[in-house]
Amino acid sequence: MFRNRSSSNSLYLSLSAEDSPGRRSLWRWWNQLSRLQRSLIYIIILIICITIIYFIPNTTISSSDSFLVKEIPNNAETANVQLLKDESIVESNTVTGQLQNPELANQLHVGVVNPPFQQQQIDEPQYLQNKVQFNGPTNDKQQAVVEAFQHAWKGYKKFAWGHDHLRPITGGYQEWFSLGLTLIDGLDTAYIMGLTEEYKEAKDWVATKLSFDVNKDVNLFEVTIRVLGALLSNYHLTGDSMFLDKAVDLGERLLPAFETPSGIPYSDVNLATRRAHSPKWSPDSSTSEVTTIQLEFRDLSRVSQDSRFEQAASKVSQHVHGLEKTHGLVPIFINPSSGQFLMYSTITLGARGDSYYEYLLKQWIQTGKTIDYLRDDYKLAIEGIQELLVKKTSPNKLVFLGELVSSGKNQRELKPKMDHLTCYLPGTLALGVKNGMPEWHMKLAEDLMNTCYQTYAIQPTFLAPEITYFNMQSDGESDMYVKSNDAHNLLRPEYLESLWYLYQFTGNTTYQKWGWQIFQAFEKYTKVQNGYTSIGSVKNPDNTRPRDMMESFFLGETLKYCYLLFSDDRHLLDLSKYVINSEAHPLPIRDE
Ligand code: DMJ
Repeated sequence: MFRNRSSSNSLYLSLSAEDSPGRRSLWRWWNQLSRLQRSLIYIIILIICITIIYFIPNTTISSSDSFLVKEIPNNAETANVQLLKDESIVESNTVTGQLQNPELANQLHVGVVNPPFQQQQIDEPQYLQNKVQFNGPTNDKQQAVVEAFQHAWKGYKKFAWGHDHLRPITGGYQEWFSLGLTLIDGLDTAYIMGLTEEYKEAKDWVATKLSFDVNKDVNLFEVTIRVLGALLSNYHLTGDSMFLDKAVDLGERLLPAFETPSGIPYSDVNLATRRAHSPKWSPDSSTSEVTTIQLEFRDLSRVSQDSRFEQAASKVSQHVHGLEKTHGLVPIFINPSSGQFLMYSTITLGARGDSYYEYLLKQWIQTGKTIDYLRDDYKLAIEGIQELLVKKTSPNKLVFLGELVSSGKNQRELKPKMDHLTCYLPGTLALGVKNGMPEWHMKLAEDLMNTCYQTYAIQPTFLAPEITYFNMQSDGESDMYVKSNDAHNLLRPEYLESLWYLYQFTGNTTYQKWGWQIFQAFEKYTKVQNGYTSIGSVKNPDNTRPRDMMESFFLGETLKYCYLLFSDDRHLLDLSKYVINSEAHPLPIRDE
């Protein structure tokens, strides 16, 4: 019997043929061992494991797979990390984490820590070689933006982690699509700011918790620009294939939206059942929505090698290209069954029209300027804007863009009203000029920059309202006015976006100063204990009527553009390599 044997003998005997599991069950054999015998077996197994781990070469090193984290001293004090893409400055003791993308790690040769690092040739696809290195904030203003991001992130993490939007006053959350919107939208901002801790925790959530099996209707456009765009940009920034897998899964679930008689997609799709339909309130889709998904779907096809995504989205652009327009300008509604615009619906550079024009230019740039009709439609549209929408205020002759709204007699008339959304246009115009569009576009851009600035500056909060009306009557006293119902501010990014483009291309530091004034106004009037909140009125600094809502684009766009705008390096995000989607997620430019 085992119990009567000495420990060393019994161990030997227990492994002998006589007592082998072949003659009795392993379990019974194990139970008959004394506690000492079992302990000895445990120790032997442990020693074997340690020996194996020690002698197997270490080939599994990567943190976020393509970016390596190195602690460095930093003038800005709190930003003490540097994201490194350059192997030559990687030190062996700075590399941590687990391999999640072996292929990429191989390409980057980041695995060899001991013996000492040797520089090796990187053999990776061209677009992955273009990765940007971000070193964290380099001045006080950038540092202030990073602190704003961290403040918002902390509140989101505490009260809304994994949910769509933070309610920063009551300490709760709001669910829209149930996709963790704020976390996903803010992810590449954290990366660009060099916030490795925030980045890692959010990336882990995406890897382990994000599921698209949500039995809920989502808006095709919103999910495309916010979620698909973010997944793709994070894939390009880090090379982590987890992001690509998620993007493909999402893309597959969105595709049914395009199954319509005309190919113009429905606005809504259920990600779980994959059934798509028009919005409940109308049979039509919004023109800007169906034409602001192409950058993302094309990029998805490029990286997944699955052409279905680009085909479906490009077909929409081609179809809209073939429709009759008003001097290149489009009505804001289009019908998925007939494929026709809703006759005499509004023409605007604001809500439901805005990003149609943005994506004409950006698609052309994304494809290496190879698709002529996109360039031609864009040029014609800007001429149409100049011809039909550009107006001047009285008394100060501020340039603004009006809207053409139905007058009820199969005609349209001009309404001197501009959404804050329209303030993205100067940035797009400047991007166009940089890419060869006519020089006079820049003059229009600068004029609109000034007017948009005034929409902020004339308010006692120094924050712009959602909608501004303009005075065109010669006897009026003030150039602009705001109706009570339009006086809210949702923490929107459009003007800061344009400031960044204009500063990037001109180097004029006035744009930075304007951006700083606006950032400070956000700090003063929208910062609350657990984040930043939309407000109901920009007109009354004593009663801003906080709305208890922080939209995902505040982290995805607003703070990202602030951070880029205040950078000492004007080209921190290189616009000769990246095109920025409508939600501020960078995607690579590639020739077809
Ligand atoms: C964002 O979701 C995008 O910028 C979109 O194109 C327009 N609206 C919001 C921000 O205001």
